[in-house]
Amino acid sequence: MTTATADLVIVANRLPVDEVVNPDGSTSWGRSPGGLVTALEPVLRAQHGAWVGWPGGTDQEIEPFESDGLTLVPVPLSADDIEHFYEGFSNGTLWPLYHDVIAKPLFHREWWDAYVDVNRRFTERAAEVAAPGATVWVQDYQLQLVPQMLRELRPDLRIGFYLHIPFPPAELFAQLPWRRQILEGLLGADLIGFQLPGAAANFIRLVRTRVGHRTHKDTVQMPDGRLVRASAFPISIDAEEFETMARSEAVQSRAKEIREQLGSPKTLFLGVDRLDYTKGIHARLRAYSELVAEGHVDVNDAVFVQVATPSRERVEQYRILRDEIDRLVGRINGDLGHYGRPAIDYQHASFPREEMAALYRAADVMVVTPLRDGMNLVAKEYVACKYDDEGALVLSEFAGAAHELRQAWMVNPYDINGMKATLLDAHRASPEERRRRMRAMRVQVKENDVARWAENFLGDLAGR
Ligand code: GDG
Repeated sequence: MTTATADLVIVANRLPVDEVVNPDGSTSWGRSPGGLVTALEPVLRAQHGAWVGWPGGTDQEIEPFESDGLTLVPVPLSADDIEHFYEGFSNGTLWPLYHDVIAKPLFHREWWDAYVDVNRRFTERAAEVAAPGATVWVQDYQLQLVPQMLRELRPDLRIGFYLHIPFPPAELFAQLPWRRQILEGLLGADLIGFQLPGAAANFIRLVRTRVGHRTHKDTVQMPDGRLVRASAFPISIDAEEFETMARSEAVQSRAKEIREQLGSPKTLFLGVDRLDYTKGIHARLRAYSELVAEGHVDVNDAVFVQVATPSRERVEQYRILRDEIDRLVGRINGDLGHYGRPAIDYQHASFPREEMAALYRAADVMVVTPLRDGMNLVAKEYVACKYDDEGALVLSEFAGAAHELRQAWMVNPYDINGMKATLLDAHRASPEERRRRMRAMRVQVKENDVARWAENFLGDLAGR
């Protein structure tokens, strides 16, 4: 049993730690790096913070523990929970539904039951650790029922919710058999944060038409008199940390080495994504390969490095995608590559952060072309690493980041010819043109970092 002492509680699907096996066979917890932890760490420390989340693995019954001054409260998941709640309802129903139905969302009643059940367990743990009158900040699509469940258990709490992925238009959301429960789940919060104003507007419209509450601009009038606000808080990165890493001796020499290992091409194109069907990897590689096939780009002086980080490998749509990309890359390189000069250098792997920074440093043209993306942090990380203002960013209009990084070379990721033309524009742009655009984007990324994002959200929540 935990004691209710935390003044700020983060509730997220994952704890910010991974279990590591030591050389002697014992295990310990290592901090998993990520913008969210970095941003929240100082506030969590200052406010006796706790973090409630799944520790990874199956059926791990672990008591709450301290890690670097944070109280971590594990919520164990069984193999069934992982299959039905995580891979099922979260990643087989909500993820595709919220991303424009790019893949077909599957609606299974037993997945929904597991979602309700797991959301309740997260809620109970949060209710146990939160001090009287504490603030609880719930993260993301896996936990949309927690705000309402928590309010029922603990009406004394101030509750915030943040959605990291898009919130779909009403016409798509309406497909969900449990649409009303999800809307009511979210309405348990005092403040609901989205990446973009359009997502907040979609939510408000749905609440009005499907739940029947009165709304005024970004505010919902609840029958019990509460006012719930839904607003945009575009997330960001720890820009300074990335820049410092990029400036380090080790990363600079690794960036040089990467280019040498690739045969010192004149132009290095780069894509970095979780291997996910929302990221538009297929169309992007096709566009690039056509430029090579048509002679606009020469494999002797250019290469496209595509890093695809393994993701959700037990979900069928992800396995299909992996096979498709494998086949496409094989065909492109078979048709267009020369000895030691592939058109595409494809890495299905996960790398340390320093290696990511070195790749960003090494890349001349960063290609970020998701079909739909809540924000896309990769685009911002690339900009943060380009402290010399070199480099070009090609960015999808359908990434949340497009609303802030307006000087990128914008593309419609469904328009292959348009993408080809824009890739060439970015490739051939003058150094002055690239610098002008990069400078403007760097101002934006440095001013609006993840610390400011957390401050804005928590500041607004405190004022409610
Ligand atoms: C969701 C939303 C929203 C990738 N490969 C490696 C690696 N990464 C890191 C990147 C970046 C992060 O993972 C990916 O973040 P994105 O924002 O690009 O995309 P999602 O994972 O889909 O994130 C998204 C985000 O939530 C935050 O709200 O922006 O729209 O979909 O930081 O650098 N990191 C390391 N090795 C890899 O191989 N170390």
